[in-house]
Amino acid sequence: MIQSSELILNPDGSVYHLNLKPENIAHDIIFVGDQNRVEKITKHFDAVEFSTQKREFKTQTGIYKGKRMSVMSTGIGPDNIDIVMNELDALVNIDLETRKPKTDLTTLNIVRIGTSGSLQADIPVDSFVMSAYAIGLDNMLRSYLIDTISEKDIEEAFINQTNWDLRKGKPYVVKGSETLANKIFSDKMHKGFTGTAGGFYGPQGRVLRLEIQDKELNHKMDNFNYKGIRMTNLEMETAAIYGLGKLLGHECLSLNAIIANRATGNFSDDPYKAVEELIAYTLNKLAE
Ligand code: R1P
Repeated sequence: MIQSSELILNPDGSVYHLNLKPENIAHDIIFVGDQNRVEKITKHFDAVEFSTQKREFKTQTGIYKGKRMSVMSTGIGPDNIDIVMNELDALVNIDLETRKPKTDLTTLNIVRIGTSGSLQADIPVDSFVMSAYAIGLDNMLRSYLIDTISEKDIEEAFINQTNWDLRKGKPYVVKGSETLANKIFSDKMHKGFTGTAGGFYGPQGRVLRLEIQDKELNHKMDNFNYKGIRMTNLEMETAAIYGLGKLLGHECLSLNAIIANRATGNFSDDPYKAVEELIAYTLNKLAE
């Protein structure tokens, strides 16, 4: 039995941060970072049956073209993903009454619709990237046993090619869901290798007033190449979603609208339009 200090439930029986009960979520779930993006998706739904919000975690569940889906905001960063993935998994794979893991496990389909900065001049602003792989430059996932799910060859190549300082922690590489990629990928998007950083400024090589540990990091990431796999973009959630998804047995795929190009210094004239287009594209693919 899992103690109440370890799996915290609210007085109404919902999970602590997400404020959700098992019946509130669909098994097809869209993640967004920004809570204001949730309704930009559910405005396309035929009906919304459930809404809740606690802190940055807003969830709406409804029907799109006959398919039940939930849309949830994760807020920013891998630390939030630890909360979201563990609590979502508890909703389907732990009996919240007996507080025991179930033996018959449920697989969730999780698709992130995010925003991101491109590392390559030929992946311009307003284009889309589907992350075939992601590399976590944060350390969150290293609290779990990840040897069976991480792609060690790519990790080693990245550490060597970027001369990564291991005092910052050891990067981890995880693959996205091929099942979801087969359903969603088309020539409207780039297939990518996404870097997930544990911060927005220094951890992504941005310099405002503070000197950073490796000034050449972004340049080294642009040039990274492992058997034709090059790094495409930087954001703050994908590797954490892929890692916890793999460990917990869920299918996860991350799609990003490129709103900044770090190689050329450009920022999208209309980032909301790119996100709207990615939303419409993804909803239609999921409903097919
Ligand atoms: C930073 O501005 C945030 O934007 C990106 C990053 O991953 C980070 O969460 O994604 P979202 O727009 O999905 O939040």
